[in-house]
Amino acid sequence: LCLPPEVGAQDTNAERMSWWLDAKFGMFIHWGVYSQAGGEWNGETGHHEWLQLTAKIPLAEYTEFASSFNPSKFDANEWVTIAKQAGMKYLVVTAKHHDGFAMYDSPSNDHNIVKGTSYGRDPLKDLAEACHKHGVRFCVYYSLGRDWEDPDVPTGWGDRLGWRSNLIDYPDEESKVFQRYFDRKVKPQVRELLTQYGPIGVMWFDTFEQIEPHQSKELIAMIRELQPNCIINDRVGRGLGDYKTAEQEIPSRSSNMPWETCMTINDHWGYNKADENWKSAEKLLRNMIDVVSKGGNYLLNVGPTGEGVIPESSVERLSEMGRWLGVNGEAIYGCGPTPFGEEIASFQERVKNERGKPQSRTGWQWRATTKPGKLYVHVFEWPIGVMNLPAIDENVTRTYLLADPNETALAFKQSASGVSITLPETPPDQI
Ligand code: H79
Repeated sequence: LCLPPEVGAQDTNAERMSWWLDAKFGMFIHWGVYSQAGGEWNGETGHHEWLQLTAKIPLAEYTEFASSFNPSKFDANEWVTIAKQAGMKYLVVTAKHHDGFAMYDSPSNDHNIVKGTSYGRDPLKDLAEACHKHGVRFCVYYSLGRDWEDPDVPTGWGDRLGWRSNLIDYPDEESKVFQRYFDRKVKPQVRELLTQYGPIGVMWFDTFEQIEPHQSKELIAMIRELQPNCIINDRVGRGLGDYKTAEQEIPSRSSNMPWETCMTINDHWGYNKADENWKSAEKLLRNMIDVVSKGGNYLLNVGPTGEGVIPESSVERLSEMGRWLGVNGEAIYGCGPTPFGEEIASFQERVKNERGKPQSRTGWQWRATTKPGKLYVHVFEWPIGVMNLPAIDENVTRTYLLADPNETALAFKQSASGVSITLPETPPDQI
């Protein structure tokens, strides 16, 4: 088999992808000078990492606002420890979001945390070090197609929402040349990220509407040259990159391509002090299992405060997930997708109705993951007595509960129509 020597041809490089495919669970961190507003501006509380645009703040005023950023409670070791104890294997931090403000020491552009804030330090350096120390892969997010500091990036959503970053400082939309921004800011900054922090696990790009195919390819070539093992998500543009990104959604079926769902724990990426709509630890675990059963990775977000603190509600849920993974991680890390494909439609179970009478229903009751010689069944709705699974080709030799330290054998029956397993009355590790 002879593949054309295109950049895209390397995109399934098994060696580069193997740690990431095994990792399954990572921490996304949205942190920027916007975090200090906690979503509030002029009495409005619905803002977030898009603050500059949604509150229609001129660049000069935003730059002034940035100068007071001083995360006195930021502790990289603490963040990485939270990720590690949650069972997360990699961490993706916003090096530059759409506001164009670099949250790291960027010699090529002064709109950055070292030059532009009273804090004056590079938190990514601390985070990278802490990650390397704790064995968590350090990865960075970089906003490619939006930058509200650079005069050559089309305003895009700003236009639609009635805002242009700064009509005085900025030339007309028509005279903007994306290539100038690409040469002046993107390339130097991506180079900085790949040379200042040791190994980068993933270059996680966001928003690529403006990018030309030759620009995506040039970026990929540069990353491959500087760090051949760095993984690139598909938002580098034009269908290139190593894996597909899904945002705030879980696909209905598995895919042959590597993929990742990124998701918030409440309803915002960046810190919003008014948002208390936290998903439960149980919901988050089900989402993670659902994703892994379809062959994907789960990148779960935290939005630290302007002081540098990860909200307690996030920490609590993450530590619950970590506790569960401590017992059941074997059924997540390094696992392949379900062999069945259609758990949702094919499964019928008997449950008790409100009056305590058994009844049959179909639903989102379980998911399966696999390893050579093993099938892991994640049961969300504990059936009464017997768990029925569709037919599988392999001979079942033993069934037991992962949460049972003695791995006591459960009775099972295998036939051409399926496998039924007799379960104890109550689940061993309900959360
Ligand atoms: O970084 C997070 C988001 O800020 C970013 N990607 C994730 C990982 C993102 N960029 N674009 N989008 C998400 C989709 C655009 C959503 C919008 Fe809106 C809805 C733009 C305008 C309406 C949200 C609400 C932002 C402004 C108002």
